[in-house]
Amino acid sequence: MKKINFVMPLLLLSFFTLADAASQSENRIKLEPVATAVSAGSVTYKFMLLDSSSSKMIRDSDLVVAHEKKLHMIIYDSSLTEFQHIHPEFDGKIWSATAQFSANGDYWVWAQGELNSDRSEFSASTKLLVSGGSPTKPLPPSLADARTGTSGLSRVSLSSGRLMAGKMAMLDLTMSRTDGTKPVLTPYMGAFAHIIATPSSGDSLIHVHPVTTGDAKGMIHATFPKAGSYRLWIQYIDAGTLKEVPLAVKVF
Ligand SMILES: [Cu+2]
Repeated sequence: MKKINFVMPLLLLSFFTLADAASQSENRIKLEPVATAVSAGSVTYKFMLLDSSSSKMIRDSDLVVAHEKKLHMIIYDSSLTEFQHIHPEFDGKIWSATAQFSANGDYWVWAQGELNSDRSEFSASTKLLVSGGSPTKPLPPSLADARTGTSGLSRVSLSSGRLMAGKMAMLDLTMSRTDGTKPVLTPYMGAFAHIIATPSSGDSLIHVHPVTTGDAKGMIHATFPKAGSYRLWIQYIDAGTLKEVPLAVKVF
């Protein structure tokens, strides 16, 4: 009798540990900023990355190069109007990157990388409070559906398929120019384009790369986790210039 009483809880315990493993690994790497509030302007943002499973700090030697860099940092404000994709450097003690913060309020800061040890990818986030800048924009952001957007003469369009929460969506991405000339596309950070998406709450991040389907076209595979409006930023290079086009889609 005693033996059975011991075995049963152990079996249950290991079963639940396995089931939870996937969700826990998403939060394994923590972004620990030196400061959680800054004055508006150009800021050298300093932080550490902590592996909470081993309590070890992540150094540059712990990461593999992915899309030409060891660490990618995505920053946007809560109104989802400002966007930066930068690349922090490790100086032997701390990670840092220079970023611009112009509006008051909370900014989302994400660090994305891939661990050398087990090749797992991570996205770690934190918030940064900015003051002394331009007035806070109304929240939550109103994201009107915009599947076409421009930056200078460069234009990006997404196909019109209906997007369903939790279901893999396939969207065509088409690059063109508003003056009818052909875009001259070259890879940006090892990809035809980078698509970064976040829901209006800003609290999750999708970062995908389209598969080139030829002649200024690509296909995006993405799963939007919940219903609602999402901001998308499309980054790509046309005629040697980095373009950054904000779009918005509704997910049902
Ligand atoms: Cu990317």
